Amino acid sequence: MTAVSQRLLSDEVQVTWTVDGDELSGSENTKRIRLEIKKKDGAPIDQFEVNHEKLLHLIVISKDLSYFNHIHPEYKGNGVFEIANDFPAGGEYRLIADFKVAGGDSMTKMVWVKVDGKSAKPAPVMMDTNLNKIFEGKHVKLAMDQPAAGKELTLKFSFADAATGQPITDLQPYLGAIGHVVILSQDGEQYLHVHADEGQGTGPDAAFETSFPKSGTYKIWGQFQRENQVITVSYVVSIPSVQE
Ligand SMILES: [Cu+2]
Repeated sequence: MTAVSQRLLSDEVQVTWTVDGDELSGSENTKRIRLEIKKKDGAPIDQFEVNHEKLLHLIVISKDLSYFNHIHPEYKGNGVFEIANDFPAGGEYRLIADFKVAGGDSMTKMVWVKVDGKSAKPAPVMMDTNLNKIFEGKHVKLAMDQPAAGKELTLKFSFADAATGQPITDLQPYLGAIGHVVILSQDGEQYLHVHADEGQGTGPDAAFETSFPKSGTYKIWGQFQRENQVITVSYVVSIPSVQE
């Protein structure tokens, strides 16, 4: 007889999220984010697999999409992860965790949290009409095929020095890939998994594959590394329901 291995599915796993004051730091907006990961039936989960060099990736995005952070909480054992985060203001935030339970699927769990403290005035989400933008002295151009909801798309980022126009060819791997891309819909409901194409070099181009499930406005954040510094780039795009 062969034992049938029970693969743990995402909907059998639940996360209890806590965001509270961090007494150790003096800053009012520094909060402790705590995730407790368990099976839905209450059974503990204690084994996680390293994925992109970390056990768990946590994305923090403000409701107006203006604030983005990608952090790696510390594993405390018994399915508990913790990290302090310095929020820019009080208000609503989307927290998104990506992790892989040992012997289970890769999963994404999301929650809205209300962070105590004085809220900031929401910044309008502005569509980028030009996808060639400057970030930290670099021209970073985002090119994508004619977008449409449900269509498989390649997102290609191209890097050039803003001062000289020279292509940048010394990107470093970041968390085991040429870069990492995160996409969230304006309403915060659609979080897209994006995969870097395998075997890419060190620039000037970095390609990723994704598909937007519905038409609408999305913000795309890309993170890359050069000279041991992480560069975060972002674009707001509109995805039509059918190819225009
Ligand atoms: Cu990460």
